[in-house]
Amino acid sequence: MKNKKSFKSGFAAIIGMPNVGKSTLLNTIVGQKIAIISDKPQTTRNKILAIYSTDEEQIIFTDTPGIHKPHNKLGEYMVHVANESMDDTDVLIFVVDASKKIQETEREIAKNISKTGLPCILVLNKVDLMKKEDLLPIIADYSSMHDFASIVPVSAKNNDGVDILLHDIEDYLEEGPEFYDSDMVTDQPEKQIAAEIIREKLLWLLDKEVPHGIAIEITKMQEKEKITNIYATIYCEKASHKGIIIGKHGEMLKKIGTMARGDIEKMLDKKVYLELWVKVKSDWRNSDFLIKNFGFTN
Ligand code: GDP
Ligand code: MG
Ligand code: K
Repeated sequence: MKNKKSFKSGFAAIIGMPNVGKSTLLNTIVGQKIAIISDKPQTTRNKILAIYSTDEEQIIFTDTPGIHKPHNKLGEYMVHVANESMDDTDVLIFVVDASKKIQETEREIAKNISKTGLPCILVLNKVDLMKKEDLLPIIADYSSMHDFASIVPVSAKNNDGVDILLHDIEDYLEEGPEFYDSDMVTDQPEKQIAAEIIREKLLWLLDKEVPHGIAIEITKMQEKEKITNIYATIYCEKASHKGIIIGKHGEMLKKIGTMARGDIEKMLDKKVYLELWVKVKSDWRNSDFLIKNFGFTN
């Protein structure tokens, strides 16, 4: 962990209704790289969506679960969110689709932001779909609902105005630590952690019988609504190792799968179907493709 005096960091909580472009915006900011958070806390209240890291600063973008849903008592909910979910939040980022009519839920959110006591930057996204002059009435409308820290028109898709947004967020960062090692920021965090978990179970259950000559490739990861299907291949170097990994009547492989699945479910906070295959590939250590896939080159 760096602790340079000049280093600044902070938490930015993203709010906004579905389809306004929150994910696109985060992808644009962090360049498709999101954070590996392997030891996920019990609660998902501060779910980390993305981490933007440079040599001088780190912005941790968090999710505010449920805020986008229509809410009867939104005002109360915002207070609740401020108290419970946003202990660490330095700034709110409220993202809206400026090319569309302002939604009732968005009005409600805007009117209730002051209850959180947090500064809030309003992001008017998708400006590429509209004329500049049409922005002014929207800015006026939102300004009448809440005194926003700033209002930033952007096109997340075209990476337009995003630098201004980052600059505005910087005002709310504080001198502080790098909360997450920038090495933890990857483009395939879930795949890599899943592979790590499977490897860990293998090493643990097989002890020294199949020493180090194994590698895991996640061949497919399908996110369904209620379940994530994961297909993984365990590569080993010898046919005899394959036998040990599979075990009598497949019992060892079953055990590995059950234990790994449990941990992956905790990590993803979702039901998991895990299918494991074992293959002998004696020269996998020399294979660029596999090594890249296994994340050894991170
Ligand atoms: P989320 O539900 O808020 O995370 O929204 P997404 O990031 O998934 O985006 C929803 C849709 O809006 C996708 O089809 C995006 O490609 C599109 N979108 C996001 N940002 C922009 C933008 O700046 N301009 C345009 N034209 N489309 C965008
Ligand atoms: Mg999204
Ligand atoms: K937070």
